[in-house]
Amino acid sequence: MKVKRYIGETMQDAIFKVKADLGAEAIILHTRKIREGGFLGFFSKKLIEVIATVEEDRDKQVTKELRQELSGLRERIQELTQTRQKQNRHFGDYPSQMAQLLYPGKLQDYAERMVNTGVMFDIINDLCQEVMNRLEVHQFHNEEMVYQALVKEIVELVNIAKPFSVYQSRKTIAFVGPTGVGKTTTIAKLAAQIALEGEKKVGLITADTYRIAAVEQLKTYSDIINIPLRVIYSSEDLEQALSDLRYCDLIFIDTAGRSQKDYHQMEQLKELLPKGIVDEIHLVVAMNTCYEDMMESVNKFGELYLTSLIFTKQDESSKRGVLLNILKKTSYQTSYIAFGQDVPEDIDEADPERIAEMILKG
Ligand SMILES: Nc1nc2c(ncn2[C@@H]2O[C@H](COP(=O)(O)OP(=O)(O)O)[C@@H](O)[C@H]2O)c(=O)[nH]1
Ligand SMILES: [Mg+2]
Repeated sequence: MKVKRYIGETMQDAIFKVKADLGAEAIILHTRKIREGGFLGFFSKKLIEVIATVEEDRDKQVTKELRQELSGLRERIQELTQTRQKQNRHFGDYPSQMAQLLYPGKLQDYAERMVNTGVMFDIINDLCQEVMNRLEVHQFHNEEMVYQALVKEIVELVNIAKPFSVYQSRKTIAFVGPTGVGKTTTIAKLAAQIALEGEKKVGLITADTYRIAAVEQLKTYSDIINIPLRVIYSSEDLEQALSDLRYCDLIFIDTAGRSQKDYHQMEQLKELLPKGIVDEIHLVVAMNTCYEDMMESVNKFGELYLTSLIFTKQDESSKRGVLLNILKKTSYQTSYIAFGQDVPEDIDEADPERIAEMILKG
């Protein structure tokens, strides 16, 4: 870079000289007033000094490259700021250290989606780490490959129970759970579907005698489906009813909604269902419940030797990741997922791929 000094009587004069010498592209680096000549500071002339330069071709090239790099950096900073703002929105509920975690490529999008679905952070992290181990770095940007890899991980993580329709031998199955989660409705849906298939004889027993309406609710369904219903009050009654219905391939036993917080209610349920009296006990939980409450139900009702979990009200849940959280943290298997009030259609056998889709697509 050439740097030169010009002196003019006025600023215009100095600039004129700069331009004449270095051309219109000249860059002014510095100007100042100076005095020249005279004696002891007297009679000296006031002048203007201009330091100017011009970019040579090589300098221009370097400047161009630097500018490009700078604008690239500016864009990157903008991108990062936006990502961070997005993360702060999504990870808002999580401790800040968790919000620091970034995943490469499309994994980041799916991690954010899982946060929105309510999947717990450590589960998201495990899933993403597994996928990062499994895929090549260049595949992280391939949406389909990342999606499929995550599906595979989620499928491996959930335990699915066999549906009742494929049971080979006679089974007696009790449904337990908190009040209003959909036990009776779920029994009606399953009984209707299986009875309508015509392969298996279905019988119903209800121990929910606390409210007349509860018995009537199941009676209405049993009349419509045209299957037998027995009403019981005790464990002895249950044995009798099971014996009466021994010609049925599947017997569903409805129980009264029990609060896991009520010790006496839980004890009554344990008395009704001593170990071994039925083949299976399925805990019904509603997906519009938060993780902590659901976990409390699972732990309390777990004292009854649960076989499997049934999730209801998927349609009313805004945080469907709760299902994955519970299955991962408890290692229980799941048998059915219900998603509406309509009997019999609003229920599906639990399917690992569909669960993965629900988790990843929201
Ligand atoms: N939205 C929705 N409502 C459901 C579902 N399952 C049951 N319900 C409703 O939840 C309410 C309580 O159901 P019920 O079977 O009586 O619950 P229970 O007390 O556990 O026997 C009823 O209004 C049902 O129609 C479901 O999957 N989705
Ligand atoms: Mg009920």
